Amino acid sequence: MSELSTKAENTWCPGCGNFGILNAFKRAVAGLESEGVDRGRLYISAGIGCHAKIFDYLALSGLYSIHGREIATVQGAKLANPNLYVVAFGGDGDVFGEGVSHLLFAAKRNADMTMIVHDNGVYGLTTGQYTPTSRRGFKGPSTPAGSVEDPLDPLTLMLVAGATFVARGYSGKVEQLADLMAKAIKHRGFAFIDVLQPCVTFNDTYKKYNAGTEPAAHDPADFAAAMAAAARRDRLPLGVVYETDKTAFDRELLGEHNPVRDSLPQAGRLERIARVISRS
Ligand SMILES: Cc1ncc(C[n+]2csc(CCOP(=O)(O)OP(=O)(O)O)c2C)c(N)n1
Ligand code: SF4
Ligand SMILES: [Mg+2]
Repeated sequence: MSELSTKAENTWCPGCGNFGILNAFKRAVAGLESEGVDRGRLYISAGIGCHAKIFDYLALSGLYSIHGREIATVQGAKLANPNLYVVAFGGDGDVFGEGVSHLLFAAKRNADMTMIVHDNGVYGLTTGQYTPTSRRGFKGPSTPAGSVEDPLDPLTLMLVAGATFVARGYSGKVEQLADLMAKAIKHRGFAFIDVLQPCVTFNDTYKKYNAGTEPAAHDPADFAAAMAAAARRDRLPLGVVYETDKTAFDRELLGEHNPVRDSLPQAGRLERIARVISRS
């Protein structure tokens, strides 16, 4: 597991919930490897923000993307090479703000990818502005008198958009989060994990989440029960909220064709192009 680390200096604030997410992901990868999943088949991407530094701290292949576009980036990688397990790390501003249309369409088309949201309810890297998941009344540089908006509900949004695996984790519960990550990566289709992530500098929610979360206790195959669990505000359920089987986008689009396995040498490609041109 240790060789998953890189030499990059870690610049997260001491106590940041991102450390729990990084540790959980390393555990998830170690668990997958023990089940025979080759690390070389993992492909990661990240947006822009404190969350995205996780890309620098993991010795895995991938592409460091731009704000909200990690979702499109991993979908492209998956279509080019369906043998990959692709994982996107995003922030709440990143995914529910800048990248929200990518998110909705990835869920709608059941793209085979894992979306891990570091949901700290704040634009952390740019020093504390409110995001789509900030609570009403949240005070920051852009809302000095307190936000007058209600927060968006990520789980309900994903259930309605068609996600086939929806979960909530907490960076303070690393083992459970690692388990959710491994399940999400193995799920064939769009897997979404909203990770409650305290930002100790601009939105410290440790006390709130330590006291206000509990394990989900409903049947995750039951959509109505999942919607009811997602709507809960008294205590927040942690775990798999919904899971179902549905053919993934790459399979629908490519069928049996595998662009890597079936790739032709250059001469073969040129010949095929010449044939198509001569027919037109
Ligand atoms: C298109 C675009 N808009 C705005 C920015 C500026 N920007 C960089 S990081 C950031 C905040 C990221 O917040 P979030 O996605 O919640 O991640 P966090 O830092 O909280 O992990 C913003 C607004 C940008 N880089 N690109
Ligand atoms: S600003 Fe917040 S999210 Fe960013 S590293 Fe510091 S504690 Fe973590
Ligand atoms: Mg954020």
